[in-house]
Amino acid sequence: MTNTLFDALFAPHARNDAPFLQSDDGSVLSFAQTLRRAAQMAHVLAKAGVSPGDRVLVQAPKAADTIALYAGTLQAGGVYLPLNTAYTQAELEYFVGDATPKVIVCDPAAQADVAPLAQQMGATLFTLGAQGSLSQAADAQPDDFETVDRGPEDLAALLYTSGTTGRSKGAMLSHRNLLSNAEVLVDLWRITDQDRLIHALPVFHTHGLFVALNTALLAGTTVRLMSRFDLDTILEELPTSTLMMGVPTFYTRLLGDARFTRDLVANMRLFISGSAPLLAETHQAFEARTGHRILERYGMTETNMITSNPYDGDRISGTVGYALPGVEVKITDPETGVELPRGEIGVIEVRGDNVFGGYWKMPEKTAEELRHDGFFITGDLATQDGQGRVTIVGRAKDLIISGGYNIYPKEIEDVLNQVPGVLETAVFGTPNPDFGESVVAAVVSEGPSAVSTEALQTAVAQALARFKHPRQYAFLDALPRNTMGKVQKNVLRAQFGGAP
Ligand code: MCA
Ligand code: AMP
Repeated sequence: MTNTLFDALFAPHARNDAPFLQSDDGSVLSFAQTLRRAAQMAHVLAKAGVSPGDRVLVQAPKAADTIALYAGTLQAGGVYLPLNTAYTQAELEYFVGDATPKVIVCDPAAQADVAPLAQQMGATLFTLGAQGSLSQAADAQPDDFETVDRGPEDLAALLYTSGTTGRSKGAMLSHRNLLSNAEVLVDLWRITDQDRLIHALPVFHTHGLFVALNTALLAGTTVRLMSRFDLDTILEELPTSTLMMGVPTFYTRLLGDARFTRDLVANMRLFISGSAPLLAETHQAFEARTGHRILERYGMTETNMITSNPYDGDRISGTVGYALPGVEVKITDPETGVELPRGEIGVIEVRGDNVFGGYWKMPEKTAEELRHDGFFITGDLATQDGQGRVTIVGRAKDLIISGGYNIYPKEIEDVLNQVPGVLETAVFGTPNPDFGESVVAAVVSEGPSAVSTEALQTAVAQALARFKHPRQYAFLDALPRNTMGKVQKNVLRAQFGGAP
């Protein structure tokens, strides 16, 4: 029996008693204990009818059992589908309807809301968290499980990413996609069993789940699993840790605290940043304060990691480094798709074992973004110098990144446009010192006092997760448009470009 990802990440640890997951409450699970817990989870899932290829949808707090559930899903041959815990019931309904999971795992506090949805879809519902039914069911199971066969091309995970057209798309990630990327990163960033990783990222996105955990599993790294980002805890953990992965907001918040000093990080080996642009000034201030040059890398849900600054060579602020080994990157003309000469600005395209197989049940969307020759069109604008170093200069896609979370303006505009009295809206990002960007909505109404800010806020609160909510509403007589009638968001950004 072989199971590509489970055999590489988990199975080798069957007799590894080294600490793997160190949680906030002081409890520690060794690698071997995590494996035994995964087996118990796999039994629960198999009894609930999960067979190869079935989706296990997880919207649950970050805890050691959540990681064991990820492992157990893979061992049972399932497809792991994690969701942002901030998503509303309305958002959850879409994902459940689209992915038709066999099992849904939610927070105990959400059980009453999710139960009717699970019943309607014929999915088995468990809860994970304090007194959660999944953890209790797992306690009663044997701690070994016969791993279900899964090959490199089989689906391991389905991760939803929002789209410029509004509807979220499920990126289908295979065992090969995830394993190949983890292997490359362990090697490139020299991750070993001597490392201790500060893990403060959520585990429902590529960054916290795959980049951080798959590499730690492959290398045998101890993980300080924080249930959420907490500055005080990170400051406490830095002296006994060696490695940290974070979004730029982590680093600006650390720099904002006087306790964050060169002495505090004397034991640290490497700080890695990604998911959003790291400002050159943050990079420079970090080096001045700590002596460490943050290593910035670039990736996407659909592709895992694409480029990285070098470990030994120059880590240059404002650039995302070179294509990873085994990954091809080229810069193309956004209109024609033709590769551009080095130095010119175009769209980044990427090909390699890291690139996903397509969007779940959306062949047309897949065909728009994934070329027949295997190159994926990222929608990020960049240049590449003579040596191949990539510098991201903007986005061809209408996307806001706030604190590392992607927010698609179209999704918010669709909600606002439904509010009675609204004629049209344009949602855009403005610079924000903490989150990088923050969401602003320009609203044109049918007349003076035809619509209130409260009505807009209520509509948004019912439909969308809190982090997507506009932090500012601006009522305008008309939206700025070019001669083709297209809304000029650059004009709006310039007009409202402060730091709300
Ligand atoms: C929380 N809030 C936010 C955000 N996070 N608002 C805008 N943007 C955000 N990112 C809001 C909450 O709704 C709340 O609003 C208030 O801020 C405080 O919430 P709290 O939970 O206390 O916030 P926090 O703990 O300080 O969270 C900030 C954070 C978090 C730690 C930066 O957003 C985070 O962990 N971001 C990481 C995202 C990530 O992992 N991205 C990777 C995607 P109110 O008080 O008004 O109710 S993977 C990816 O992009 C690719 C593949 C890649 O390259 O990695
Ligand atoms: P996601 O859809 O959550 O996978 O986000 C992927 C997007 O995040 C990319 O298309 C980029 O726009 C952005 N991104 C990730 N890493 C970086 C980085 N280091 N610098 C700039 N943008 C980044």
